[in-house]
Amino acid sequence: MRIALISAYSRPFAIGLRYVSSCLKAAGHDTFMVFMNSAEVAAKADRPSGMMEELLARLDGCNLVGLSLMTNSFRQACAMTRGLRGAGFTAPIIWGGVHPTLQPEECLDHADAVCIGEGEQPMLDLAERLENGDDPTAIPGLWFRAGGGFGNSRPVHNPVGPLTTSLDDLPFPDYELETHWVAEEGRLRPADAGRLRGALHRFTLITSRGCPYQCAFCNNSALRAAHGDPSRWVRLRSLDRVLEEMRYAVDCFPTIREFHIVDDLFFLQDAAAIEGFVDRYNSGPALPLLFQVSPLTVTERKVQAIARAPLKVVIMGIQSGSRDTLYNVFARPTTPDRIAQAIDLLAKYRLPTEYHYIVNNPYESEANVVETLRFVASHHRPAKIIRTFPLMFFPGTPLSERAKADGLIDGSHQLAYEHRSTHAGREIRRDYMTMLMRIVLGLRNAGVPSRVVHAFLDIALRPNVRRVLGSRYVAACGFAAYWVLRRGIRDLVLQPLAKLSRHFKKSPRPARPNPPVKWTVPRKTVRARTQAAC
Ligand code: B12
Ligand code: SF4
Repeated sequence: MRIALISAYSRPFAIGLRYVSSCLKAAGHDTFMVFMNSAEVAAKADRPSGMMEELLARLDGCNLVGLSLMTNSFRQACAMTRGLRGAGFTAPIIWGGVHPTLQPEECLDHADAVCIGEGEQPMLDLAERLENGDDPTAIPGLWFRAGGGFGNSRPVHNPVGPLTTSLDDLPFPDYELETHWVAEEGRLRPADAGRLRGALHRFTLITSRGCPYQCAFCNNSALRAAHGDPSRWVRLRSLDRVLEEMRYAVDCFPTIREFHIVDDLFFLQDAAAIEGFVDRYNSGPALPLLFQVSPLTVTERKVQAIARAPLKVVIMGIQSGSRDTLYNVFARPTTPDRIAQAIDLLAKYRLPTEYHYIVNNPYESEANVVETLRFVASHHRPAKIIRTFPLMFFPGTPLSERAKADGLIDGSHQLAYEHRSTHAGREIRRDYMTMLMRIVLGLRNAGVPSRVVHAFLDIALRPNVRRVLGSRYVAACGFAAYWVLRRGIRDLVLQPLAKLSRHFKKSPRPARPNPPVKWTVPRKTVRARTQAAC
């Protein structure tokens, strides 16, 4: 069966959709992928353009279209679906990804079907049943709109299907470039390293699915609930299989310069597995690594082991330094002391770190914000990068439900639909406390001693000082000066220095086959469900 898979994300990574694609290919289906290369291109898909004409020509003969989205690409997915229907495209369109999993009703207003949760098995079943002319509407995990092209005259809401248990049995995500296209302004172009916006420079891969914690602001808690089987929610790939994927990737794509392990928490892998991984990684791909950890999973043995690998950056979500906020607002089972220990360990082994804090939290009392400021003053160690994120109420999360019940947000919190990237400067409320947070983080990052920063806070928190500095005019000027200074230092000092050091530094890449190997998804000759790779 011919199936098109479209990524509505603004950046062409879409690991989940790539997994769906390789499972379909492994089962013998003729699948191709289309990646939007920016939010703007996708948002204009309901208007006539050269890109849409070329896409429609390529969709000719397709029996099914799958579209992948998260909340901030919902509007783009709507535009894309409208654009296809407006141009007379009639084959069924199914949506999947984080947003359809958490907001299926909203998505079913636009798509013919939505996939709740993992998509490999439901898509295999759907393709097989459509191909055999069987009724597709009883497939676990799929919801169908009435009259949506699947033969059902009433809406069908099937319960979610079982989770993929053995991640090692899945084929690698699909990077067969000759079956991939990138939608640019005005054109649909063959995918290559240049058009994939860094996806083949910083190669993303995932070593686990699920997270054992249930932080109230995090989509993971909502996804876990949507999957219905919490006992099996966290699954790990073996790091041998991960290494196999890494080696294959560097053999296929000479452009790869670093690996980004995008797991929620890479340190869910146990210490012995990480030690073994580092030994083999250092004699294998040995490219700089980026990954995320939580203070809860940081242990000395893991940090010591990973410190032996080439590291680009280790990202840790701190979120707050207030015990009350951590426990009673974020439902995050960690204490400021535990976080401080994790910071100390990462510093002890000199890991390059990036720390994240959540600001603009309407549930956080000012006393709690001050606690976080004091925590930063006492414990923050210079990080490569520090980021502050405004609290975002993503649909379906426990905190979003609470905020809805409390009347803080309306039914659909529009900011979550607009939120584009980690650089959410536009969304950050410029209040006095947020400004102080940036200053205090900046001071500590620049190595200003803890007691000096505490003394600065003593003054800045005095009511009369606050009245002057916190006035709208001074705060706005303070923020403007901060951004100008930050940009200036970045563009005029840091970037030229980085360029210079790149110029002198030899690439750490080992020699590799020339010409490169071609990425292929192994095809099975038999299409039956039980014999497919998934
Ligand atoms: C990797 C990742 C990224 C990468 C790549 C994103 C991409 N476009 O591919 C980067 C770093 C770029 C990124 C950025 C952002 N991300 Co992000 N990211 C993730 C992360 C950690 C893993 C996603 C992943 O690959 N999962 C593994 C795969 C196997 O699962 P999956 O994607 O869900 O796919 C499965 C199913 O959903 C389904 N499926 C998916 N598509 C389809 C399509 C069809 C047709 C079908 C049938 C099924 C199907 O089948 C797949 C396989 O089983 C998740 C956290 C998480 N645990 O999901 C957050 C997550 C998706 N990101 C999130 C957010 C908010 C963002 C940002 C907006 C904010 C930010 N942090 O800056 C930006 C926006 C980027 C952009 N402009 O597109 C939220 C999304 C919340 C929401 N409600 O939308 C998540 C859930 C994080 C969280 N816990 O809050 N992200
Ligand atoms: S530890 Fe991280 S990924 Fe896990 S629920 Fe909390 S915020 Fe989400």
